Amino acid sequence: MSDRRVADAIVARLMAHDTQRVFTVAGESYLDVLDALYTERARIQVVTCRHEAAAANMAEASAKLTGRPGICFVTRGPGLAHASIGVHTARQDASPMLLFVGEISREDRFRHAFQEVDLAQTFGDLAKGVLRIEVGARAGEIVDRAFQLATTGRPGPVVIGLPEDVLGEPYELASTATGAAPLQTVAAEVITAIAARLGSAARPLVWLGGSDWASDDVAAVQRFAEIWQLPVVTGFRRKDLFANAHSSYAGELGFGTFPALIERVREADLLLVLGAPLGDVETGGYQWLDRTTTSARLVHVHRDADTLSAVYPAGLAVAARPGAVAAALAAAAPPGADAPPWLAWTRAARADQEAFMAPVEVYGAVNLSLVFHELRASLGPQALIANGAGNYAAWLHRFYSHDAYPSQIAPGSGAMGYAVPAAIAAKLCCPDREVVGVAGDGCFLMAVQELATAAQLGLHLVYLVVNNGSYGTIRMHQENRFPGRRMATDLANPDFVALARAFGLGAWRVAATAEFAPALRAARAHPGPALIELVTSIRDISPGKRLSAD
Ligand SMILES: Cc1ncc(C[n+]2csc(CCOP(=O)(O)OP(=O)(O)O)c2C)c(N)n1
Ligand SMILES: [Mg+2]
Repeated sequence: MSDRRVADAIVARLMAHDTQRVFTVAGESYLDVLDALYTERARIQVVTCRHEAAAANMAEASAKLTGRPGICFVTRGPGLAHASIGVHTARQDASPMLLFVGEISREDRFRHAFQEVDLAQTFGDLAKGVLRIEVGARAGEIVDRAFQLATTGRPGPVVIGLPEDVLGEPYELASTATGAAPLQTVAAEVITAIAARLGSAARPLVWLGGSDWASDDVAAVQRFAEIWQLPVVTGFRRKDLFANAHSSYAGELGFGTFPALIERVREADLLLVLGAPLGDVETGGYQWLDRTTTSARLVHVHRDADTLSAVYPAGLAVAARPGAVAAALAAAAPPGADAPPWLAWTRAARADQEAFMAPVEVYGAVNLSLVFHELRASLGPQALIANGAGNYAAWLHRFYSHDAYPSQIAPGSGAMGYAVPAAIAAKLCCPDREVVGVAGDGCFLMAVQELATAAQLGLHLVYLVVNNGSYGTIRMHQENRFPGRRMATDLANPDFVALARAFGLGAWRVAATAEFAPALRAARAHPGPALIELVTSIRDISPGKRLSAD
């Protein structure tokens, strides 16, 4: 069947690229696309959101889970301005994503027309690329190009402008074929060279990160680490790249990394970095590595050649899929029969990490270290955990053990307001997995309207809201730099339980640690979305620090 309009061609191309669902806030600028989606409603799910920030976050989160571009449709001006936070996260986290924006008609351009925005200027820095369907006949080509740009090299967000007047033009669909994914092979000499460097190391460290991972790759890394008995660390908010309970797991590099691990990064004589971009947060603000000395000890593997040696010169830089390299290394022979020379180093790293995950004492009645241990024990390894930004997440990341991939959906960009939409995307992408979204009181209220989306879709998921009555993270920084002079961080909150119930959720309040397990049981048994408010003390400002006053 040939398509009728450009809008139909766009939707046909989405289907050719195996798109299961799109996230939207409707706009009059792209009515033809909505109409084309109506035609295909049995094949593409259209998720109606309440805010474009959430729609874009959902698209980004679904990319994190599926490895395929998340798709979002928004209107021009206000719609794209709202959606920009999801584009930012996709750029920072190297998540493939397509943001389609309904635009003004071509004939009105440069008149400062109603809601007119120049996409290329606006998204020049935020997006990986900005395209526009300027000529209707090229709609299919432009959508294909957007998919290609979003998924190759360092993946990222691509914005596609859809001038309103082009969408209704007639379109003859020529082909439904898509290009093959680029073939990427790892030469045997490269594996030999990496193995040789590993073989002559005394204190090697495997460092995982980035977005370029499938389940098979994660399994290959685990095999490799087991055979070589290496310590493995994961980058910021990528804890699920390696089973946290495994005897090789040595911790997360990011905010709140414990000092012994930072020391270990400094002392390692071989850093085998697989997929991590060696960005700001995972290098401690570029402090944990010294760029003048990395070349002697850095082996950097990343699919995108541009990323290699970008900040830290690598002695061996390999442009390849990290999972393919790990699989090949798992098949290569480690030095020594069963005990490599670094075995004591690996065991010491593991012992430090185990000590770090042990519960801590708190001031308040709800101990988040015990809550997140309980959460993991109750859910088992397969649950999907989403969170946003805030100190509550430091508790989650430290005390929740990720032992399956994927199981963590979190913004490396540090965006608040992520957990609520990301949990919705997770449940839609993986309906058979349990999903828990964890948010602080501040973070949660940036996306609270999406409880309506969860309720409308009847999703079975649980939200945990950590209520400390504060933008706690910023309060912590204030107490460090300007003690006793807190400003703009106290929060007067609504009744979260009543609020959740108003949206149609089941809701429970937990004011003491022992109340959490029964509340979690009740929330998980609830047929629709549910919420648990955890009332914590602001004095328990972070897992490692107590404030002396409220
Ligand atoms: C969208 C956005 N706005 C502002 C910030 C700066 N910021 C980082 S954490 C934080 C406070 C988070 O508060 P809450 O969710 O209550 O978590 P808490 O730190 O109290 O545990 C703020 C304002 C941010 N990271 N993202
Ligand atoms: Mg808070």
